[in-house]
Amino acid sequence: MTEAEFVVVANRLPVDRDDDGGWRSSPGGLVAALEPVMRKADGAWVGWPGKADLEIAPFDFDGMRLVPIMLTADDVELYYEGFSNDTIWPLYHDVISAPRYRRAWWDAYIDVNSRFARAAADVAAPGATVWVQDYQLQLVPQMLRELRPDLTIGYFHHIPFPAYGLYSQLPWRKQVLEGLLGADVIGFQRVADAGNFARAVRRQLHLETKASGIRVPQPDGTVRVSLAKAFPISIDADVYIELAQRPEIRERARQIRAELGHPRRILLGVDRLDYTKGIRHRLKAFGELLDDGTVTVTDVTLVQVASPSRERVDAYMQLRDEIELRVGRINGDYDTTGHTAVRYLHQAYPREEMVALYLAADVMLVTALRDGMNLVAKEYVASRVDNRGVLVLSEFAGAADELGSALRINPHDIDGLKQAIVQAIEMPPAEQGRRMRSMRRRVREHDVEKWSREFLRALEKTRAERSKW
Ligand code: GDG
Repeated sequence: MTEAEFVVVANRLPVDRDDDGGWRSSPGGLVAALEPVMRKADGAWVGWPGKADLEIAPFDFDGMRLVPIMLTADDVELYYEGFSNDTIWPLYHDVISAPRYRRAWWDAYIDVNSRFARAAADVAAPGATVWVQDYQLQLVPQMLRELRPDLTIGYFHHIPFPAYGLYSQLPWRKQVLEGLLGADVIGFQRVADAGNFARAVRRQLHLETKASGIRVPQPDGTVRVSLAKAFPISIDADVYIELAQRPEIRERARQIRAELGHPRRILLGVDRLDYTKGIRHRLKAFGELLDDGTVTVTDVTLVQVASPSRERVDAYMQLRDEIELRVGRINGDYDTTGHTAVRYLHQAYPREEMVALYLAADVMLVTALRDGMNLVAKEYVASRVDNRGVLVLSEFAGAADELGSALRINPHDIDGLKQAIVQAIEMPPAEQGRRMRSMRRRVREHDVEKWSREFLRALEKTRAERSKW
């Protein structure tokens, strides 16, 4: 096998398996951002194909070399659903749901991380750059450094990094920090996440930090400096702008309004069905606005797309029951034969339909209790080529650091959320335009391509400095 100058290591490969055994690309911002680098550098992508027990040899797809990692059904249960999604995910999202600490899950996490690291070590050319993605693979940077000290290693953390008081619950808190510190650059969504990480490193490992640098002693007595810094991720804004200008998608947006019975205002939520997204808080606020007569069902409809997610994890099954109970109650109380209060869609849609929904929505509700970034907020903004619409945005989503002209809310403050929804519904077009234009400028100028460029530039800089030591 030829070796790659640039390697991405992520839990998932950027492709999905067809029912007939073929592959189709799973479009995402990350793939779009990395595609040019992958092509130029003869890149490889190491990841899991998404189904248990699939043993597949490396293959080329769309100009990329894909290196599949086989996970058994046990690996999926212990490493993925267990440690990744039932320990790290809830702990790093401020224990909104109680994290479960199971030693067998941790053992599987080490085992699977070491297989990813080995596969990356096998495919990387001498002196190559490797970019590890996200919380499922926090041990890979250090494992990879031990196998291949010649590599330049980056890591990007897509979810929040919690405050020290919470992080210190993790029984394996030292090992996880040591795993991450194997990277030359450790990227976070927000400045606050990078700060939380640096604090954990100082308190747990007693290492010295200065500005964004962390001094990491090496076995040979030298010191390596790892950089822990914010690189806020973004979207491929041009794709959303182009879709939002297509006549058939604009027509579809009008059709959606008609299908909903032409309400005066449409509110929209789009989330994976996840307890971090604050869907219950959103429904509570909307339900109360109907209860107290501030809005009526003929006037305002809430469309909630809740795409299916992690359906075998207990906390997600419970959440689905709670949300569906609440939607059923609101609709039972307020629907008429011609109008619905909440149009709840537990389905996944093509991107074209998402953009039509964004265009149809007067108000976008992003009420996350904790969220690394929240790309939906940026997609809504990019899609509003007409400079209309209002974004209601939780201060607990990373996007709040950049989208200062959104209506900022604390989703725990239900009265405050209700007021913001009313303000959004009544906002005059001129004010919508002013706010939307400034947010659109930010999203267009800081797209996902810029994000990857800045991260890789920082990584290159550490390589240059390393050669000076
Ligand atoms: C993690 C972090 C961080 C959703 N339903 C459908 C659909 N989606 C798309 C959205 C958006 C993406 O999924 C969700 O991205 P988010 O950023 O909102 O949230 P997470 O999935 O939790 O992502 C997050 C992100 O990583 C990137 O670093 O921002 O904080 O939690 O693109 O549009 N897309 C389609 N149909 C659906 O039904 N096509």
